[in-house]
Amino acid sequence: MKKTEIEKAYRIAGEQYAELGIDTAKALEQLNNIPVSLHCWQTDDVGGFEKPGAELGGGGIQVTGNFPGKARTIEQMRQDLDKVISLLPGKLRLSLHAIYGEFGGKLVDRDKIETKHFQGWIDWAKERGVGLDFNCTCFSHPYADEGFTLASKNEKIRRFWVEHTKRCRKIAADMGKQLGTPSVHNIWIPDGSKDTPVDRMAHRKILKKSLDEIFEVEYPKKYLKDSIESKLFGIGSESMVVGSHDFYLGYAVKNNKLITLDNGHFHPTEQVGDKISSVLLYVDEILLHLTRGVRWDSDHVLTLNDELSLIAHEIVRANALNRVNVGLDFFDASLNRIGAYVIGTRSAQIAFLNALLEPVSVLRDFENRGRIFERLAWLELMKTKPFGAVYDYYCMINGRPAGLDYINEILKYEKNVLMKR
Ligand code: RNT
Ligand code: ZN
Repeated sequence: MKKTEIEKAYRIAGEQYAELGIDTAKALEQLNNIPVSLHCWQTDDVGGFEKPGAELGGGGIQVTGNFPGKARTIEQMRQDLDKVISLLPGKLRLSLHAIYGEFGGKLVDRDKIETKHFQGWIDWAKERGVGLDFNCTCFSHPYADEGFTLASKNEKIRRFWVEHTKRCRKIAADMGKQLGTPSVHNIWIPDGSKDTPVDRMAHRKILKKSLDEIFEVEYPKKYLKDSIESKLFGIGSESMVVGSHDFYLGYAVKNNKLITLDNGHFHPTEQVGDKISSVLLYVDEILLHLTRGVRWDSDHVLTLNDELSLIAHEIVRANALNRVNVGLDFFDASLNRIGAYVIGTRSAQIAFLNALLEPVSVLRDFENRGRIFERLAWLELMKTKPFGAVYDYYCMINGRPAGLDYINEILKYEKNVLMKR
């Protein structure tokens, strides 16, 4: 896009928003303070680097598609992430899973991992001014094959995963300490049953006990924030997931933990946007796993749909941006993976920008006076306002391609790098 055209469109957009009492420059400033945590696992379909050719296995999550060019080494993954970062405006973080360490070609089992295996990532992040978040990996492992990890009745297996997760928290705290920005450590486990269990309570008691053990060691909040993530069901855990929303919400409230809201993990008619104002009354902070659920899949590339829009609006309306950690969680191997990141991250940023451009005090005033018709009319009007022009301008002032200009950049990368792998 031409610079002069972007500026012209931004000026006109600015005038339109100003008429409604909105300052576009201020909205962009606020947008700039919302870091988005890129999930590393879209680069390689959740394979990890524990052994060559590692693939996502078990745990009720699946990646489908075989678009060429998936990252097969840490170097390739970093190269891809650098490309992604070069196409995105705004502050970014990186969320790593425990299977992405530098294990030097040796098999280091999950109950043996240490910060040294992630020092390369910490240095990488430091050079780029990017914060790191972390996740224990309680799937794709022989000890996850029976379908239970932290909630396993097999004490040997349970202990193994407790040890793994404890180590992951330590690694995350070290990341936070070295980088000067707290690392969010997220626990998600696949534990559940395909068919009707008769002793749900037994598994939930075990999970509670495991979490209590895992959280025994305390780390300063300026280094580590602990979050726990629920799920409604997974492939192979249709009848019961041990770590349900009720389970983790209760645990988080009682134990002062963050709750992870993955919007692919609820019934399709439930709205995560609606949950935010409830959850934030009882927990200090939340972690978002932004994604797009499609039928039974919870991990399609994020797009600007009503669900995402409501999430962003509710956060801004609740004045809760400083209590929300924005993370992404989708993986699709059927399209260019760099493209998937750029589309998804931009959708998240555009959703927040649009929310920041809402004349919320006017809307609240209508609501307080019971003027539902006017409120609806304004809400509908806002959907037609030129927030795209404001986002293009944001890309431009950050030296990033505006509009569709990133497509060519990605096609060049596809031809010169991805197709040669
Ligand atoms: C799985 C959870 C979890 C994973 C990642 C890879 O259903 O959403 O967050 O997607 O940890
Ligand atoms: Zn998730």
